[in-house]
Amino acid sequence: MKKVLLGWAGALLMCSSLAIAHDFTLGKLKIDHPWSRATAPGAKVAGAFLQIRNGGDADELLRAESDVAARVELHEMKMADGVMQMKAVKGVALPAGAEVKLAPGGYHVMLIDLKRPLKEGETFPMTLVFAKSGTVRVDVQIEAMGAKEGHAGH
Ligand SMILES: [Cu+2]
Repeated sequence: MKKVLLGWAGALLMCSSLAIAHDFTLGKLKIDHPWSRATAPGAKVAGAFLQIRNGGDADELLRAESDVAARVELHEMKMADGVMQMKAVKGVALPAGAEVKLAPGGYHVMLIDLKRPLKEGETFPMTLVFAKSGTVRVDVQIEAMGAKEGHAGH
């Protein structure tokens, strides 16, 4: 009986993550689940997050582009002298074989001067530009306003 119950739970977990999981491939790069957060009316900025697995030689994420904002920058959040600081970076290094996470509290894509509010459940297109692998268009999924992680189950 216990086994049956566990089986059900597993199936349910798989279904729920399949429903929201999305990934994109560019050469040896795999981009996992680009996501952002819903914004309050009038909000001017938002962060976008994703995970990159590099199965090839060292590469670098140089920039991101999107129509939802007037400006798009790569940022890093870091503790400096006990204060959380955010600064623009020229790129995000992707060492060979590495898995690099753009996530709240670390590297992220900063959408500045949003042209429209981001609504939960919708997606928007974003283009990622890499030094060696070239360019890929991904869909960024807009999660709930308070979302901390893109995947509910991870
Ligand atoms: Cu930022």
